[in-house]
This record gives sequence, C-alpha cells and structure tokens, in this order.
Amino acid sequence: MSTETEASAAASGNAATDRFRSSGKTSAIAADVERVNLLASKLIKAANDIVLEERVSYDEFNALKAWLIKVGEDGEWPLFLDVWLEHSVEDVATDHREGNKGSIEGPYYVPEAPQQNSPASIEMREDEPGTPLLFQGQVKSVAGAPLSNAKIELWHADELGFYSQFAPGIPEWNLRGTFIADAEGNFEIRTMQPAPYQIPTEGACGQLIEAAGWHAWRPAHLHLKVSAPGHELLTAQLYFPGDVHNDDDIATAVKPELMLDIQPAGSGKGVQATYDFRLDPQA
Ligand code: MBD
Ligand code: FE
Repeated sequence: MSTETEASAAASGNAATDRFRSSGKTSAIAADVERVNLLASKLIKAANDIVLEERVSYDEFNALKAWLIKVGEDGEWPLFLDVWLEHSVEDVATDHREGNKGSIEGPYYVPEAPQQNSPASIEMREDEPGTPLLFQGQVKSVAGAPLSNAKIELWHADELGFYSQFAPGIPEWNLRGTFIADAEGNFEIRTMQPAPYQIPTEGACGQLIEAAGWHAWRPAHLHLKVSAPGHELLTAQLYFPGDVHNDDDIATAVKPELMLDIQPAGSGKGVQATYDFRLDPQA
C-alpha cells in the first residue's frame, strides 16, 4: 500500500470524527433513562448471547478489545457506524414516506457548500479527470406538484474515489455544491461521474474487512440532500446501473428506486441522467 493511500485514510478518519463533533447532531439527544436502559441492555444481551452461543474464547475477547480500541485511535467510529449500522436507522426514519425514502448520509457530508442557481456546474479542478455527467430532474411533492425554491446539495467522490476535505490535496469544495432549482423545481447540474469507492482499508475497519474475508467496496454513488419549504429533507444516494458493487455494497445502502438511467449526453460529451425527486410534506 502506498504512503499516499495511508495518509489519505488516516486523514479521512480524523476529518470525519471532527466533522461529526462539530455537526450539532448530538445536541438533540435526550437522556431518557428508560430508553437508555432498554437499548443498552438489549445491545449487551445480544453480545453476551453471541459469546455463549459461539463459545467465544479469551483470545477472541482480547482481539475484540484491541480492535475496538483501534477503531477509536484511527478515528473510524463514524466510518464503522455509517457503513454497518446507519442503513437500518435510515430505514426506520423514512419508512413512513410516500415519496423518496432515501439512503444513508455517510461520513463525508459537509454543510454549506457554495451555492449556485441551476443550471450550474459543480466546483471542480480545471483538469478534473472522468466522464462529464449532466444530472438533471425535478423536485416534486408526493402529489406530483412542482416544488419551487427546492434546494439540492450534491457531494461525491472524484474519479479516483476521493472526497474533498477528507483526502489531502483536493480543493476544499471540489465536487461539492448547493444548487437552487427553478420555480418549477427543475434542476440541471454539470459534474463528473464518480468512481466506485473503496472505504479506507489500512485502519481498523479495513483490518476487520480483511480478517473476515470481506471486500471494502461501495458502488459509485452521488450523495444528495434535497429540500423544499414545508417538506421533509431527503438524504439520498443515487447509483449507476451495471456497477459490479450495486449488489454487494459494503454499506448496504443501495435500493432499486435509487438507480439512475444513464444515457449518452445530448451534447455528445459524456453522459446524462434524469432523476425526479418526490418529497413528503412535513409532518
Ligand atoms: C462513503 O463514501 C460512504 O458513502 C459511506 C456510506 C461510507 C464510507 C464512505
Ligand atoms: Fe460516499
């Protein structure tokens, strides 16, 4: 493994941890004793049941202890939880929706990316590698009404699978942007098609993946947050048909409704995809 890859993974773990700490996400947690008692007791019982059923040895117990310590040292708690647990939390949070249910946020969202009115090009380097992608569509209500003042936040990896602000040497807002749709909710965003993404392999999560004989891949994906006044915020990912990892995403975050329909671009350069979002009314 190259030093460059190692440096980028360590940087991404620490950046994701710092980003979570400053996200304000923990301020809403109420210390409800009964709820903590219920959830913590169930988690501890589940772990004890595994020990008893599988007759876990002291060597295995100590390996677990060492590994959990390393997850923290590597800054990989956000990565671990987002890859192996967030998809279930997302299912629970959105199962009431009639419109798009969405997909996990993952560890690499940064709020307040530079804003532009659609049609627009996302920020990228002059020599940004990859296939140009024209991403367009409309934001609607579940009843099919166009939603004016809709906002689309888009962030994704570059063609090498790296995210700006989580890998070194990439401009701050590269392939990150906030886009305001037109009065009918229509948007048109020019970007570069992202590559399939391998989660960092040299930290604790990678150690687990290797020890368990798994792989570290997520299919190529676009991350989005779509919102409009009076409607529920949609956090979603969109995927590319034919990606070999659509069926075995390490983060279990692919859903059939999230598949893009990729066509050759009308301009003759690159590809284009149209995707319409349907937002539920705010409860
Ligand atoms: C990602 O890019 C991602 O989307 C998830 C869920 C986990 C790790 C990296
Ligand atoms: Fe991602």
